[in-house]
Amino acid sequence: MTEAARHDSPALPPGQRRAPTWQASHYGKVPLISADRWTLRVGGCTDGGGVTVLDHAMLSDLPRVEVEAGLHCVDRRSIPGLRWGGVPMAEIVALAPPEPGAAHVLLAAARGFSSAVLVEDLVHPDALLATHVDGEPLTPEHGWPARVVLPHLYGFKGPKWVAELTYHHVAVPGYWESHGYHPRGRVALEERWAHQA
Ligand SMILES: Nc1nc2c(c(=O)[nH]1)N[C@H]1C(S)=C(S)[C@@H](COP(=O)(O)O)O[C@H]1N2
Ligand SMILES: [Mo]
Repeated sequence: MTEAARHDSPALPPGQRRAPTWQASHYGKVPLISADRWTLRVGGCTDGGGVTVLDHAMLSDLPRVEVEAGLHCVDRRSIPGLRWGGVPMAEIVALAPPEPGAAHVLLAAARGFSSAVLVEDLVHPDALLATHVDGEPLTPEHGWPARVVLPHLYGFKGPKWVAELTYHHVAVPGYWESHGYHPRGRVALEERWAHQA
């Protein structure tokens, strides 16, 4: 989407303002990971107890979709109208499902960073394991080879350089959840802070 078109895009979610540019934001150094070295390990309380390891070749065999959605940081900066491309997270969950009652997930990135989400939010129709944005492969600073994009949740719920998905029966706080941020993080409800939960 062009800059001009972004300015015409619909209203931002409550309490958000448009960021002047899309500046990558994360802590730590940007890991440089080639697609052929990337894997996503799905484990924890899986149905049957096994571990599934996905690689980029397996990803390319799964159905791909594009989802137009903004990126909303809990610090109030929003980048509206991004066109994400990737595999629906629901496909990944279907490939390696949780055991009954394991409703919580910890998503972890290569070299630190993690986020806590619900399985329910991972199988949301807009939730992606994204490899592309605006028709181009993600740049390393924006998460190549793969990042989790959960457009209805604040940005901190979606790790860039995602490496692990672990199912749990109870909520396990990730990085921002253990620093006072909301366990669920729905943008439309302005679930920003832990004390709101
Ligand atoms: N691995 C990793 N993923 C991360 C983060 C991080 O620090 N490390 N920050 C999150 C936060 S708070 C936001 S708002 C978005 C920012 O994505 P961007 O840098 O592509 O704009 O990435 C999320 N994913
Ligand atoms: Mo953020």
